[in-house]
Amino acid sequence: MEINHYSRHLELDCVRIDDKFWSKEIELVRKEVIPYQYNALNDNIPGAQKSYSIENFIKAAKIVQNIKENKKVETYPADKWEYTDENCDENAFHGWVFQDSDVYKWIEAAGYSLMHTYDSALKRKADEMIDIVCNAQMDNGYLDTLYIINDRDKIFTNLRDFHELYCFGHLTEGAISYYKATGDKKLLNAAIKFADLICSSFGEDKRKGYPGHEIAEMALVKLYELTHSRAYLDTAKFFIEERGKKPYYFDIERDKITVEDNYFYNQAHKQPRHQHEAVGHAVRGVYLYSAMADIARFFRDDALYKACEDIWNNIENKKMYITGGIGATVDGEAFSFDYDLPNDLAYSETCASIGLIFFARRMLEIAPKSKYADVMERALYNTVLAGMAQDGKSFFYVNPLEVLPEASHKDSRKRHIKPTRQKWFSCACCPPNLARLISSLGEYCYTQNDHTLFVHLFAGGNIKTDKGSIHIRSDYTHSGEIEFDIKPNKPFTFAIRIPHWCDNPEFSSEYHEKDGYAYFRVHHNTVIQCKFEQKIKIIKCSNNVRANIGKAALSRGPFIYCFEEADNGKNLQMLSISPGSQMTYKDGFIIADGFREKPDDKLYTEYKAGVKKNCKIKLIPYYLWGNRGENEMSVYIRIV
Ligand code: FUB
Ligand code: ZN
Repeated sequence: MEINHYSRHLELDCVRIDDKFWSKEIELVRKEVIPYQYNALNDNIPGAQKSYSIENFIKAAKIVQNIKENKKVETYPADKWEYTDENCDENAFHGWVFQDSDVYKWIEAAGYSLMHTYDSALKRKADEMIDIVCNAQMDNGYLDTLYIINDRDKIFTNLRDFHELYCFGHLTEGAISYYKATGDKKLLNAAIKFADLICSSFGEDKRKGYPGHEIAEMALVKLYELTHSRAYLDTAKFFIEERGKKPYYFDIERDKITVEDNYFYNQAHKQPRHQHEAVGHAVRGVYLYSAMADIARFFRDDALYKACEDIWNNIENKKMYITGGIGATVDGEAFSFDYDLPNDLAYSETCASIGLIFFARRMLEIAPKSKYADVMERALYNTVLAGMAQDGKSFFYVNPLEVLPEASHKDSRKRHIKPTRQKWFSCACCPPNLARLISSLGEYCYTQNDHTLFVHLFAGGNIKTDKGSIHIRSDYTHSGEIEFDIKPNKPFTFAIRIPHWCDNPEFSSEYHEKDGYAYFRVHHNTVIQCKFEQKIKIIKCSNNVRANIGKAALSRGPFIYCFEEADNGKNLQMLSISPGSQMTYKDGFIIADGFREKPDDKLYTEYKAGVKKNCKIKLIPYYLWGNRGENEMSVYIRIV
């Protein structure tokens, strides 16, 4: 497969979002989510699960200091995933093995947010946080509080489970964001020092390991792009090439050979270039696939790209919820088998959809095909946004498509399905991931190569590139009308994605269409108007998905809708619509003419059609569900 037309995303300093829909979300992250998460990391939210993150860095800094002063330093076991007051010494590391990453993600989000809106109080807090982190770094560059606090001798001895390389990845992404936002190199230098230690520890003729939870690969590529230091790109490539080779490194490090078909969970069952299906832990998966796409682009590696394409198609066509959720099963937080997409048992972790967006953008950078951006939009406007409450103070980790609160409380198989958002989590990967994605949204809207600038997502605002400047007025989520006011520095090609859900796109200028994009040639100051008609659509799911037979979902524009008990009463399973149901849209809601069945008195009776009454059914965008207390919710509705 030929890879051509490489493009790169626009950096945040070229994009200013000023949009009716998105500015509200970005401001919510800046004003509520980031300060709230700062308190959570510092264990200052009454009634919320403890984080211990900052506490761990402070403990680690003391140890680093004691080592410098040749003072006696205790060791504690580094042998579990989660360290609690009950199972470890009070001076030992606390929380999950990857607890440090929450701090790094917070710093990353703070950096993006500062790029958008300068805020001296936020900068002060971030600087303090960075001092706390940097004080914990060992002289050789190592920085992971679990091992620094508990047992320095065990560093890099359990790559499969213990997340040092994962924390390094988040440290690096946080440091790059903060450096770009402020020019301050303190955290970046710490990340570089750790990166140098990693590059000198891993590789041919060195330790032949690779991360159990991927992300270091993506981060090393970013660090290479910033510093042009080749060792970072080569180590990222090494991690990708080495993964899945036999004998498995994960066996070597624990000195035992496991059964042949193991390591699907870590996507380490075979070398990435020979992988063609999305398997295992979903977040790990999409982080790996993103890095594979990075390496395929840098090294013009057709075989690796083919693997990315196959994996992409497998996700898009067989393993993705209509909401852009992925990783259907709680068992290993993982991709399930093809077409296994249960609504009421869905896992669909917020982080997994965020990772799918990372993967999508990297695939767009290789080949501008609208299918990638369509999925990016689906995940973003539905699952990702659903991850955060309207007040920015509570979050979903799991994103089900059907909820019955009684089942969540009484059925242990559904314990992961929370009917309301949580204030915080002991495993709090999703909220700060959400904050960093929303505050860096500008990096996902556009890509460009030498001759073409592509628009993938439609947020209003301004962009400036070497090609010229563009002012974008967007009413995308409401009327579907967008206007691009283009002032070119030189003639260039401008390409606008045609959303998959729009049957008759309208553009004010001549264009030609390719791979789902409308292409325009821009020579001089030009205004291009477009309209993507927002029809309410009844969406059928493939009958390969057993859960959705006889049901349909409603969408309008980029939003998937759902219906809740708060608007429609209990027993949502008794509601239905027909293919010809009258539907109206008003103020963000859909009102559908539907039916309500009368509850049956007996458990079993000879079949006859149920007695039903006409009724109005109110639907809201999925991302808004669960903002009015515990209640039933469903995306799919019976269609009769
Ligand atoms: O392992 C680190 C993070 O915790 C993963 O990305 C999430 O799925 C959660 O397991
Ligand atoms: Zn998560």
